[in-house]
Amino acid sequence: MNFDERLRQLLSRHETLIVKPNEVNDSFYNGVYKRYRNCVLTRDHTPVHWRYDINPETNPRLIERLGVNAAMNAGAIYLDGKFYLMARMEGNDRKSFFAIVESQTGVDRFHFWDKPLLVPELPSDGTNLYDMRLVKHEDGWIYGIFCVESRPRGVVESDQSVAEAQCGIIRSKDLINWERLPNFESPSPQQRNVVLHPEFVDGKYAWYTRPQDGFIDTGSGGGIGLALSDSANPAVCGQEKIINKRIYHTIKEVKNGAGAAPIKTSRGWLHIAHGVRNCASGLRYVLYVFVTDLNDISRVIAEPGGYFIAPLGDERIGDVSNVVFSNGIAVRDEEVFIYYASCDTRLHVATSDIPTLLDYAFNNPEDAVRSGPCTRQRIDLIERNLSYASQYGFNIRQA
Ligand code: M1P
Repeated sequence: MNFDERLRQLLSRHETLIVKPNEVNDSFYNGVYKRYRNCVLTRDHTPVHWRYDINPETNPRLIERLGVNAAMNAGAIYLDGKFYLMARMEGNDRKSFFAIVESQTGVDRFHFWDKPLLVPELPSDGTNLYDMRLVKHEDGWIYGIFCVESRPRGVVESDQSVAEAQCGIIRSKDLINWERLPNFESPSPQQRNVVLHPEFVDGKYAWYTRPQDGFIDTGSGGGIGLALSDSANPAVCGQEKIINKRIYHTIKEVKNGAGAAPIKTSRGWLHIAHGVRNCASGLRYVLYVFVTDLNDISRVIAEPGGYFIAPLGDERIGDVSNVVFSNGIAVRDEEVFIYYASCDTRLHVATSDIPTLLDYAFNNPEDAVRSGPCTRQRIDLIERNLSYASQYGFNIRQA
């Protein structure tokens, strides 16, 4: 195949992928959300001209010059009839960059804006920027909250893995022009998974935080925190109150973190967060749900036990296996589009609606903490079902 033929093939394969319709994967059912057959974004969705030099003079072998390794953890927003994601694209060089994609449907045919977003730099900026949360705040701005990772000063040369996470902030009115604000400041030495609450609380900006002592280990950081700041520019917050703790022998034993900004519902603020446990095959990341009080956003009023979304089938394998992670949710009327990445590799969507998510949040049982009470929950369910089945003539197989 000559240069032109190969290039045409790359372009046409890419086009076929980008316009491919998605459909519900009906081999999965749990009554709460739908999964889809195809990913909404993978590295192969990256435009060809973002990866290849397509000029035969400078690239006669049509070599991929700037490969893309992954398309994952995306911030999301539904605005004026369209779904926008700000995806974390990871180059083969391991540096992440942000790309905006848009779709009419929210589940397929996401197409890339012209170029990646060049985040305005601070004088001494991080090595890696990732995991954007897009939040439309009642102050009129759309905020982008992301992680800024750097190598701390003074670390010995022989250790090239020590890192520090802080929270960066940009804001825009149109998703096109972005203003960089000073990094978020909190009493915690490091921060990741910071999310802005969409409304003022007592006239202040409210931030979900994740205080952590180290880059990976949260250490004394007990879970998802809440802190207030007088301004977003600069955002300097006071004491963080832990509102959703890590708990022994649960899906959030090692750490947890806020996902997208919570969704306001008639019964409370609905959060979809991530929880992490450790096991012989490493850290396992899943998503879970909790709801906080409309009048006191630090008070959790519902939290079903266990996970909401866990990696399933092929989702379990990737660069960082056994991980699902979400930092983007889009809401269109009552419909909820949950964008979740698997294994820091590719991006999926799950869809649900607010009444169903509230039913799940308030009516699925809480974690009963110990095996005995958890077994009791299940026996109660079985007994109620046997009684219902015999009353209404459903044949349930029993030993
Ligand atoms: O690799 C899994 C996830 O790890 C981090 O999440 P956390 O801060 O809770 O450990 C993030 O870096 C995230 O990007 C990544 O998906």
